[in-house]
Order: sequence, then C-alpha cells, then structure tokens
Amino acid sequence: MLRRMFGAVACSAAAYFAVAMGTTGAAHADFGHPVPGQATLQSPATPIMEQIVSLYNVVNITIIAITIFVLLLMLYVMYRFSEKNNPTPSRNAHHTLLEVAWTIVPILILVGLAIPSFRLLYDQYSFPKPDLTIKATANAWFWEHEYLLDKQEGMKNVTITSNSVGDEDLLKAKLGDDAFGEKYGSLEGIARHKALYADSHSLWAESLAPRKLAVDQAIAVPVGKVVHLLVTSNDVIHSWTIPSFGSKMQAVPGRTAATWFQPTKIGTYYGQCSVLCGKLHSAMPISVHVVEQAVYDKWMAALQAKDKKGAAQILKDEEAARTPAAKPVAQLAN
Ligand SMILES: [Cu+2]
Repeated sequence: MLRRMFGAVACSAAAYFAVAMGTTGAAHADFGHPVPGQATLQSPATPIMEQIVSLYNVVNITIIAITIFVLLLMLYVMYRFSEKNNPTPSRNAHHTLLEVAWTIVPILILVGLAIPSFRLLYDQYSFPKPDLTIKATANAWFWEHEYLLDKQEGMKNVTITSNSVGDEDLLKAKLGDDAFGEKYGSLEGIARHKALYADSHSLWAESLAPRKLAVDQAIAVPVGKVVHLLVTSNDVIHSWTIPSFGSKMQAVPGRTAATWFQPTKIGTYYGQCSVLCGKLHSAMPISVHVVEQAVYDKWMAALQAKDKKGAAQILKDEEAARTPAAKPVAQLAN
C-alpha cells in the first residue's frame, strides 16, 4: 500500500512538473507582458527571473506532493482503521522510529526549500558592476527615467518621461483632434468611456503594445548588459516593476533604493506601478525595450541630439522588424 501511495505522489509531481515547465518555459516565451489564460509567472528575461521561476516550480511541486501524500494517508487511515475493519484497536501509544521520521523529514524538506530561497535572495542583492545606471523617479502619475551618463565623455544625462497611452490617445492620433472632438465631445462619464473602449478595439489589435500597458516614450537598454536602477519618488510611494526581469522596487519619496537587472533576451517588456498610489495608479505602465547594442547606441545618439521623436521611431522600427506579422494580440480586460 505504501509503495503504491508513493508511486502516486511521484506520478502526480512529475505530471505537474511537466505542466509547470511547459507553461512557464515555452508558451509565453515571446511575451514581455501577461496574456489571456496565463496561469503562471511571466516568461523570464534575466538570470534572476529564471531563478525565481525555478524556485516557484520547486516550491509548488513540494506543496502539491505533500498535499497529495497527506490526502492519501488520511483516506487510507479512514478506511483501514474504521470500526468495521479494525474492531479491536491497538493499545500502542508510541512509535519511536515513526516519531523521529515525522520530525526529521519536514525539517529536511524546509532546509531543501531554504537553500535555493536564500541563494536567490543573496543574488538579488549582490549587484554586479553596472554597464549602465538609470534613475527612475515616480510621479503621480507617470515615470521619469534619467540615464546617468555625464561621467562618460561627450555624454549628457537624458531624461525620458513615459506617459500612459489610453484609448483616447489612439483615437485622437487616428482621427485628428477636431474629428475626435466632434465625435466624442458630447459624451460624458461611462458612455464616453464605453464608446472610446469599443471604437479603439481595432486600433489596439493593430498596435504592437498591449492595452493598459502602452507608453508614449519607452526606455531602452542594451541586451546582456548589467543595468543598475535607482528608484525614488516625487510624491507618494510607488513601485517600479518589470515581472519578466524579476525586478520590483519601492519608490519612496526622500529615499533612493536600488535594484538591478541583466536582460538576456531581446524584446519589449512591460510592467506597472505595483503599489496602490492613488486615483490613476493604473496609468503608470513601464515599457523597456531590450535591444542590440547598435540599436541602443543609435537611440541614445538621437536622445543626445534632443530628437525624442526620432528616438521613439528607432525603437518602433526595431520592434516592428522583429515582431512576426501574425503576432497574437493581448487584450487585457477593460
Ligand atoms: Cu501606483
């Protein structure tokens, strides 16, 4: 019976492991944002996030295996030691070996979980030498990213302000301000919101950016480079987050915190402010383009020449070139 029980645990753990690896590893490989139906973490784009995903898998498998083991044990005990099957109960009150085992085994399991967990914590707070330092400043309700470059010859610091792009912005860009005013000017409140949502649907389908995560000016970092990110705030507490990087840091006014990431995959990665900061908390998305060094240099040269439009276009062209035509469109819930 015991052998059969352990067999069942091993089987279900293996099955779960296959599912977990499939969903976190392959299915979302090309996205830097959540997708409909997603049940697990976003795909990793940094070594730290890879560690987070594997710890998540190990902890989940352990929990599921223990739950199944306890369930089967209870069912077995209920059946085997029922009044009918076991009319004269044993008078034994102790079993030394069993008691030692049910103390030692959980300790070993906890130590086994603690080792990768402490290793991850240590790695998250061990900052490798930076290739690039960016200071992210949170404002109600947008992010500013200042590239700290003035130690390099001929370079100035540049600041990129990222504002959220909404349904209204997309429709205005398509129709022009006058036509937009004529069509939607008389609408108010929920009616306006509903009309804008319905009419912008097809525009979002064409857009490369997911709805609710799009920004007007994204930032870019070169692939494979270590980026230090200093995080602070101008008003209330916000939080800078890119799930695929495994980076999350509170932005506290009057203080500067730091995190780091080393993106290893080219792509566009999205995140949001992750601390409830007020009315327009949802309008604080973050978009980071991870690009080849040459593209980054071109983009930075445009920014140094104060050509923000040109810089944004460089990122847009690069994204369009690497995005397959039949890109699945992520429509986040309204
Ligand atoms: Cu917020």
